[in-house]
Amino acid sequence: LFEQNQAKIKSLKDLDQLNQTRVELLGKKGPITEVLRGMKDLDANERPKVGAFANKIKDDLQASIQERKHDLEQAVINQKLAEETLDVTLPGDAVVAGTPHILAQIMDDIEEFFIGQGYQVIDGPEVEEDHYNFEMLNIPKNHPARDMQDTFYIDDQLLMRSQTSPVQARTLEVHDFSKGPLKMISPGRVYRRDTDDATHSHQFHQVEGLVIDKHITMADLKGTLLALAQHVFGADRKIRLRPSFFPFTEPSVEVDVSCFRCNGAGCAICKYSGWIEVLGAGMVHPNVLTAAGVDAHVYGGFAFGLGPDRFAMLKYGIDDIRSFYQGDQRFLSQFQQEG
Ligand code: FA5
Repeated sequence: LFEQNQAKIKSLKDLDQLNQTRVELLGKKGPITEVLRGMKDLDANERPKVGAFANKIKDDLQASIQERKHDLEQAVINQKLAEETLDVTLPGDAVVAGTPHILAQIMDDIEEFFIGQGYQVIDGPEVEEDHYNFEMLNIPKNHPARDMQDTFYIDDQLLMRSQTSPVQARTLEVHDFSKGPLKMISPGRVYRRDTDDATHSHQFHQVEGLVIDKHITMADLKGTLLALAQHVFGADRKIRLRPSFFPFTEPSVEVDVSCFRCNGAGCAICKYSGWIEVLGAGMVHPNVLTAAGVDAHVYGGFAFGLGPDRFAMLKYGIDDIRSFYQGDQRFLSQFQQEG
């Protein structure tokens, strides 16, 4: 029985068949159990011999089933390992790393410049009160200067801010001058009912700046803006101040940066003049200080509002502002952040 079945056990090819054979040979209805059960009919002196013999066969069969089981399990594991072999020398799939939006990069750069000069960064709401967007900035109701910025109104009190200048008014109201001068910037989104074209978007960005102390002059403003332009665009950039008008500054200027992407006067971004306008600025109007409860006889300073969209266009030679807002990966992925 043993020899006959040992060959069979060795030839079995899978664990199910092996289990079935185990039940057939060693189970309740198997030949060994039958022999052991029949022992009660044997002579008392025969019983130990037959019992020992039957048990030996049982043990041997069990051992060879166990051995086969081990071999079959090992074969399953070996097959799995062979199928799952990993070739570590194959080239990997490149992981495409994301990068901050080009406008976020330029705004970070501008923020870093001002933080390095001791400015604090202050946030303001995008849904703003008419009171802060206009009234506190020396633009009363029905003032013609309201037309300078065509505004999205939510109701007669609330609007989508058309400039970052309301953050000036909010900050002036709460700043404690007994603790020191005020130097702040406020970056963020602004909204205007402008018709979109290559250099105008109905939603764009501004970075507001405000410095108030006892002896601030126009020369401080010019020096600050020149240092900024050279930080962002390179040491050989020039700036040009043109007289302008804003109700909240007096005198007011518009500031142009010299073009460098297009041989002086030769390109559309620079309106064929060799200069591009990037910001508005001026010395803070005494009415703005007074409205915020600051003594305009003692304190004064400068403010500016710059357009990072225009900064990015100039820096990277982008000829259409709408590219920033269309989410086209082919455009955006050109601006991988360094480092
Ligand atoms: C203002 O918004 C003033 N609040 C700036 C200011 C602040 C003046 C503090 C004085 C003191 P202006 O409307 O010119 O000014 O806009 C400022 C800058 O925002 C512009 O120089 C330009 O760079 C950018 N800008 C204006 N309109 C758009 C637009 N539709 N799309 C993209 N950029 C724009």
